[in-house]
Amino acid sequence: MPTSTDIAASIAQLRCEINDHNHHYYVLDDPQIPDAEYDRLMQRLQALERQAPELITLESPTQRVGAKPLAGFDEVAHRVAMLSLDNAFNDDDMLAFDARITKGLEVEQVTYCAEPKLDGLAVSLRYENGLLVRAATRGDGRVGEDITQNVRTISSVPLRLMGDDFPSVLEVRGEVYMPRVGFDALNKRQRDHGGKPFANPRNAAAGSLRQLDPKITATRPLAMYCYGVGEVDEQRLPTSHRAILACLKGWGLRVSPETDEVYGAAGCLEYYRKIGAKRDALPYEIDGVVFKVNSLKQQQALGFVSRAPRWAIAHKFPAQEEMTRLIGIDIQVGRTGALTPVARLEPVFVGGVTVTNATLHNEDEVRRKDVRAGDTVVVRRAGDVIPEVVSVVLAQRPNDARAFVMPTDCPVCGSEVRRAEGEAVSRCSGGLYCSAQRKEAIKHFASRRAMDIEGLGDKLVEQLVEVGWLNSVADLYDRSALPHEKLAGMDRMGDKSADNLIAAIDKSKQTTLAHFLFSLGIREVGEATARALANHFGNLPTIMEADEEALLQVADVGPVVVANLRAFFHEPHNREVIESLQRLGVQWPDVVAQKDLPQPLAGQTFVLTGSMETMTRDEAKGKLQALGAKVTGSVSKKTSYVVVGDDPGSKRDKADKLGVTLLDEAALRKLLEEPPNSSD
Ligand code: 9MJ
Repeated sequence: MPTSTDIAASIAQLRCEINDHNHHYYVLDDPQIPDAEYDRLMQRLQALERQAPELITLESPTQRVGAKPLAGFDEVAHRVAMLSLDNAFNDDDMLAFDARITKGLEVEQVTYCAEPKLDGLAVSLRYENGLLVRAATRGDGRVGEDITQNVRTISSVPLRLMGDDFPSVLEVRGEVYMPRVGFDALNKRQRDHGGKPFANPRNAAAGSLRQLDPKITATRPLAMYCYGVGEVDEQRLPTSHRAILACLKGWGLRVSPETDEVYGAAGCLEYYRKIGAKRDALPYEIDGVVFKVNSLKQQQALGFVSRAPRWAIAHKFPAQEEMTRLIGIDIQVGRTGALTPVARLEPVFVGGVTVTNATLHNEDEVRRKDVRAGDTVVVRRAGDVIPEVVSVVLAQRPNDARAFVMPTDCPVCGSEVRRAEGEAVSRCSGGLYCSAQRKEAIKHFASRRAMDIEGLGDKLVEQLVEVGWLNSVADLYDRSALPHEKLAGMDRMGDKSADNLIAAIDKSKQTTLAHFLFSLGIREVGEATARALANHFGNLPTIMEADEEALLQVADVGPVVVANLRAFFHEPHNREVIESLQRLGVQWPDVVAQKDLPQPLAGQTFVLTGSMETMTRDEAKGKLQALGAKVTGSVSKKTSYVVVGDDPGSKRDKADKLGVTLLDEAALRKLLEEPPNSSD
């Protein structure tokens, strides 16, 4: 029977262990144990705390959620005001800021601490003797709301600081935000349960922190980065902002790894561009970068203006969302006949460019967002993604706003529009009779990754189809259908361009089976599938005649691709085009069909880890697959061999643990050169 001191010691030990794992997982992004093991530690702690409930304290990791719903939020006065930031909207604003600072400080160059500007909610955490006692919103900067219960549920906020050299009172300021992945998952959940999705991660974070029931907040994927301090009772903190952030990190608080030290205005602008280029790849939304004078002494010398410090500035990125009027909804017909509703917009500057069109995706999306011609809408353009209509500003809807109806006939060719059961996409049934589909099919055929016809741009294809000179991809190779003088006479063309284009068309005749298959634009047959089909069967006639069973043998080919392939090659028109192309000189070498090769490694599963000297991992994978082996990404009991190169990852350790045979590069080469039963 364990004594109560035993239980207390075990509880203390487990809490320590769990807090340490939390810190690695949520703060350092470097998990030390599998989730299942973490869950077991938590369960053990919960069991012990049930045995000795008198030992439960607020900072126990089991107590993040548990408090009862509130009737409302109490007010919290900030002893040290929570400041906001002045903004710079362009490089000139930024240069002016730096000029003010250097002049004010009478120095040549200033050292700044540079940080990404997270788009979330500013929050203050108060730690007393290392324990989180209060969390508050900024409010008006002087008085905020007590959201302690909700912030306690955020796993990246430590309930107890690490180490023992923290001030006895420490207020930490930072931003609570919702990572993109979590936001998408939350919105999916909201929709699946008939709820209203959030407009953006910032709203979702705000809505989650304003829940009166912390159990709801606990289900929301929130995180926090810390970027400063408020009240601190002992002046033992370092004398630069950056060094303070390093201390916060040491005490277990999360600080952005993008934080950096930069010098002068040039350093600031360079950091702004660097983070701007990374913006879309970051797992959370930012709306700019923040520069803070690094030296606290210099900060003090500069002081404040009203609510913002003179020593800091937010250099904003161009907004990614703006409002504009939706003039009408057009329908675009794509290569596969898909009808996409497209919003025609009054020009608006968003995400750094002027936008006049935005996708509305499909009929259901238009209905879900209830977008109508005449509405004022929120348009979003992030990075290189196609601009989209995010939502409607209902308060500004005019009385005569017209609801959208998906046409029943194709607006381009008049063929019937069909929408298959369970599909979101409506399609024109006209196939290549539809000039819109023809244009897109020809553009795809000529594109770089397909037949690679240089100089045959989208505009030229559109013109040639519109004047009726280009009716199928075969016409491209038929000089009687498309002679030099016709090409030379098109907009922005001439003798020289026509010569060059004809040379490029001739050059494209010599292709590969994989490129040719891809260029046909069969639905769901992308580059990788085209390559797999070419390698497996070796020649076109076999692919065209292959039955379902034979096609399903190809790696990654499933029933949908099989149905599309069979339907495509069954269509007489498609067979004729292929015949014409070959008659007009399009050709490729047949390859040796993998299916006919011996498969000495059939039934064996390989995992590759680390880098090799004489081949890339992709090459090794291709060679192994050619011999019939399966190559997978994770090691299990079923793995036959793990090939270990330089700097192998954790897969090697796992193989060791499971007793899977390891091969080095030399052994792999030997196996590839002399597969086991090739000499049998
Ligand atoms: C954000 N939002 O990321 C500040 N912020 O500093 C950073 N906000 C700030 N710093 C003083 N990185 C007031 C606000």
